[in-house]
Amino acid sequence: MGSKPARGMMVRIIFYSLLIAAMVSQSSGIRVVQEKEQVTKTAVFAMGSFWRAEAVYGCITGVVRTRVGYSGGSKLNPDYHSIGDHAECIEVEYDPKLISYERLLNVFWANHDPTQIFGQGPDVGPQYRSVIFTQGEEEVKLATASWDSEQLKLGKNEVVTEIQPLQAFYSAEAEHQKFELRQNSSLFQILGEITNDELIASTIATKLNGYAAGMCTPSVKKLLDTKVRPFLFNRSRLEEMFSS
Ligand code: MHO
Repeated sequence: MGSKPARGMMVRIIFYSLLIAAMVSQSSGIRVVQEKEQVTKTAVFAMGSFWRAEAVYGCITGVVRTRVGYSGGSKLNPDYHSIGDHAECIEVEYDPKLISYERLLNVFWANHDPTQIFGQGPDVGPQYRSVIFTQGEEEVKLATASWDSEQLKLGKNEVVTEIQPLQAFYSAEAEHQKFELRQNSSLFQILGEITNDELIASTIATKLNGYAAGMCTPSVKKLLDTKVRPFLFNRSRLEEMFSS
């Protein structure tokens, strides 16, 4: 015959097991939610005109948003017309699950001339110098390795790219953010009413900025063509609306 204390114990065991099960399922539920959240990282480069650099990175799959600014110098609060000793920079926010820092470095090397001292093409001056701004030891290691292989590839031509730890990054003025997109009024209008902060934070604007500059690879361009076309070529829809 089960004694009362034994039955009480059973009830307590069942109660606590259910409680623990509920807590575990709840905590694993929280974990699932966290797994779905996008964890992004940032990387900063200087590679000539930041208008162009922003367009180059905007097209890359895995890049979530971009922002242009000034870094690498000592002047406090620089701006475009008073940049001091800073370089024009691009801050790339990316999803490390979709793209690696090494791949971002490849994009960096492939999209400017790292042997040009203090300039890029027609843009002359130290604000256009080539720099990899690192954050942490891992980035230093990867940047140095990629620098070495670039030098090996270029042979006699000396790579002048600097690798330095990122200090302050000063965001550039609004008119320089998503500059290429701003030049293309029909594409820009797709976004409707948008504040400068929203524009900087917008992944769509980031992609459209590269697209507007014609910087995307053929496959990315094709994908964006299909997304953008319904918003641009809507004359037949308009005619339909006017005729009713
Ligand atoms: N050559 C460029 C430089 C732009 S930049 C963001 C231009 O003036 O069109 O420094």
